[in-house]
Amino acid sequence: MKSFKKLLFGIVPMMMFALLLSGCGVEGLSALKPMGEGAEIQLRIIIISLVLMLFVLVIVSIIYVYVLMKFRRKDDSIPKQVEGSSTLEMIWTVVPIILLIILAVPTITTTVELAKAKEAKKEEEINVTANLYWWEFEYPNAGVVTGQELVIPVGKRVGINLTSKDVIHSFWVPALSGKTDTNPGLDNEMWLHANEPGTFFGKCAELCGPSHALMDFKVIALEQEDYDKWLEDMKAQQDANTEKLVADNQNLTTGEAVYVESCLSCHGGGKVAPSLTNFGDREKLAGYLENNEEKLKEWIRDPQELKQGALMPGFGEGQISDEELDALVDFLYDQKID
Ligand code: HEC
Ligand SMILES: [Cu+2]
Repeated sequence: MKSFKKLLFGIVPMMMFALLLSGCGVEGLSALKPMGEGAEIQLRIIIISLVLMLFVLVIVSIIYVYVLMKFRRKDDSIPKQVEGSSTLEMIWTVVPIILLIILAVPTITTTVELAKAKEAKKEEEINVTANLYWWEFEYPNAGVVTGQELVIPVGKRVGINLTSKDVIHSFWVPALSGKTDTNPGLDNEMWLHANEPGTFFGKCAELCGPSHALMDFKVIALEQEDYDKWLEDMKAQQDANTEKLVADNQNLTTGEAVYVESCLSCHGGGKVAPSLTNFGDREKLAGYLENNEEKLKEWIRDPQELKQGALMPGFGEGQISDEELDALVDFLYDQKID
């Protein structure tokens, strides 16, 4: 009796709490509130399998309780012994087969549908590279590279190539689609589709190191014309920076000079560190921090303090003075395209 009470007071509140939490899906971060085709067809499978399981659970429970009540031990006599019933055996063989077919057909058609990345790539193609602890997005047709924020056009399937530069990560935008692993030396592919313009949250879904949980990114869906304009502006800004900061780095402001001296080697063309071409537009710093001046200064002074294991060295006052840091921060926030 005691253990029953314990069970009641221990497990029941926990179950209710879990039920309560399950209502907490954030808009733009929940597979249960799909906002694109991929997540919609995946939710359909979740619902079909849940309904099937509930159906089995209810039927089996009813039979179980019925048998318990009906065949209770009434006296000490041994009941009539029966063995083998072809009717029953037929039922419990055929019913599960039917249930499995009901589950298999939509699962297979969905898998085939989700695998149509080649087709999507003909329209629009983006290369995603996962890095310890940031994401790089490359638009090969436009020659644009960006980091942390993946911009896509709405209303069409965008083909995505996925790889990793270091360890295994996993690319996951719950409101748009399921997870796909990114493996070093291997290309995976998928497509992303958003129904409407908006911002959707993405996560790394494969434990990859101490800052795995901070490896957040965003997918920003824009109307086609806004998307085209964004790409064009990014390209122009990128080219202007290359010309000014790389090719002819004369007559630079203090901020630009510090950047060229200390930061450009890594941040210049992506690959080693996130491109900062549109850093001033980013909502978050390093994928997860509020993007403001104070945090940015803290970041430049000591990145590992904010993101354990981050592969960027800190710059103390010996390397960048307080005045230089002010100028550098101004320069970084000027890096925007709208
Ligand atoms: C050795 C290469 C390296 C150097 C040099 C370097 N960084 Fe970084 N930086 C990185 C890496 C790697 C990241 C990504 C860290 C992460 O998010 O895990 C990063 C991230 C950042 C971010 C966040 C980017 C974003 O998209 O939110 C900023 C801002 C930044 N660095 C500024 C600077 C500045 C300013 C300098 C020069 C004073 C500098 N970095 C020098 C490697 C470098
Ligand atoms: Cu990761």
